[in-house]
This record gives sequence, structure tokens and C-alpha cells, in this order.
Amino acid sequence: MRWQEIVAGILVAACLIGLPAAALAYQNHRETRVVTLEMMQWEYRPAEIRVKKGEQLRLQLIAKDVVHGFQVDGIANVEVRPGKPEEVIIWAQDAGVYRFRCSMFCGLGHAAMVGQIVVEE
Ligand SMILES: [Cu+2]
Repeated sequence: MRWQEIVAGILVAACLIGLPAAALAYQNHRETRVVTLEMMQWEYRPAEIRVKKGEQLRLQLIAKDVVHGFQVDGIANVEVRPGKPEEVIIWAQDAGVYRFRCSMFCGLGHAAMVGQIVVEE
């Protein structure tokens, strides 16, 4: 094996190991905001969550009374049972207002159970 082949092999190995490591390091350096979102008849607490563009939002979903849902169109749809918290991670890549609502019928006020995530520039 010539020395050029050895150098080329080392460079290929460095790329194969280095790229995933760099991606992982980038992901871990994102700002993470942890928010506990309580769900109860018929509201979310808090009803509005503000994050900065580029942040990672880690939502801890807790149903306080009956089964509720957490739905953001095209992003998430999670069923949450009392005593069984769920977690959703959202990367806030684009500024805007993203409305969420309950996706499980939970009683008379179900349709009013809404909230929003505001992603600020
Ligand atoms: Cu509901």
C-alpha cells in the first residue's frame, strides 16, 4: 500500500467520524427551553408559549383530569393520559404563531381548548 492510499484512508475515516460528531455537537448546542404544559378541562396552562427562533422547545405534557390531546398542524399530534406525561420536542426554525389545540374530545368545552406557540425573530 502506497503512502498516498494510507493518507486517503485516514482522510475518509476522519470525514466519516467527524461529520456525525459535528452534527451531534451542533444539535447539543441549541438553546433548549423546557416548558411544562398542563392540560385540563378546558384549557392549557400556559396558553401561550414564547420561544426565540432557533431554540429547541421541549414540551412536557401533563393531563390533569381526563385524556387530552396536543395537536399542532403538521408538527405534532399526541394523546396524553392522566398519570402518563408525554414529551414533544419542537425546533423553532421559522418565526410565526403556531396554534395548538386539543385533539381528543374531552367534554363540552373541548373546542375552546386552544393555545399558541409564538416563535420570535
Ligand atoms: Cu379536548
